[in-house]
Amino acid sequence: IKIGVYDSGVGGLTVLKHLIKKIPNGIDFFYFADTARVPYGSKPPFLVRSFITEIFGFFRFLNIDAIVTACNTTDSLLLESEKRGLWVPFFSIIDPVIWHMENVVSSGSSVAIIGTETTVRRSVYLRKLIGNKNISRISQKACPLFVPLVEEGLNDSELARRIVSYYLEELKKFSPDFLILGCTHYSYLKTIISEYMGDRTTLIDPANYVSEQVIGWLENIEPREKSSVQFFVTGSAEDFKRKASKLMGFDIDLDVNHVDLEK
Ligand code: DGN
Repeated sequence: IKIGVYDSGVGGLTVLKHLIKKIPNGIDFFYFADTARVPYGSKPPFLVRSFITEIFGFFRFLNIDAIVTACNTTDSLLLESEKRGLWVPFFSIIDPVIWHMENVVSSGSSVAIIGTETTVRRSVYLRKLIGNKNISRISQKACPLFVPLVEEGLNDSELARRIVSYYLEELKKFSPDFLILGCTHYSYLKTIISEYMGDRTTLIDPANYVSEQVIGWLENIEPREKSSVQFFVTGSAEDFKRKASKLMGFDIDLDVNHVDLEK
């Protein structure tokens, strides 16, 4: 079984890490990172849509059996009909969070969502959560500098602390019970965000929930040999190898290949 996981950069590695941990056998994972064109969140939707088409075309060429999106921005842009119309199952990163929230919110709960500009503008989280009667207050905020910060490896820096407080000042006053990290890059800022927001706010990391959906789909498949991972990037393979090894805490030599989608 071949599973394609994609993001604009290193953010989706948080999703991949969960997948590998929970499904250690029988899967060939293909992680695609569009590192030459990251960030996606502040680019015009028509352009990002053309990137998605190219990524899916590449996955088709690789003959994969399912697509897991590790990118909230593209998940927000794609219509339900487009996801259903693909040649293989598509796993959304947003939907499992909505289902999880149904189990954790109680009457009068407040929820905030942070994400890229596109994710916040599309408001998919917001629109889906608003139907939940238990949620009495809801807010969202775009944090466009978080992605470049993480791509630069500045996850645990004084600069990151300052940028977190710059973007989250209003949300801290809002003091939500739950804060959804609606961009996979933000997982790497979890400690800083949590310190800033305080104990009252529980952080929700979408990377935790999408893997359960994939496991459900795989239920009938017999585990074989150990799962494998191959990486494909549009930017520098060396650069990605260095960043990914550090972020994933892996000591092994990662199989990273450069690919030129525009050709
Ligand atoms: N990590 C992606 C997301 O979850 O939205 C997008 C990051 C970006 O390219 N802006």
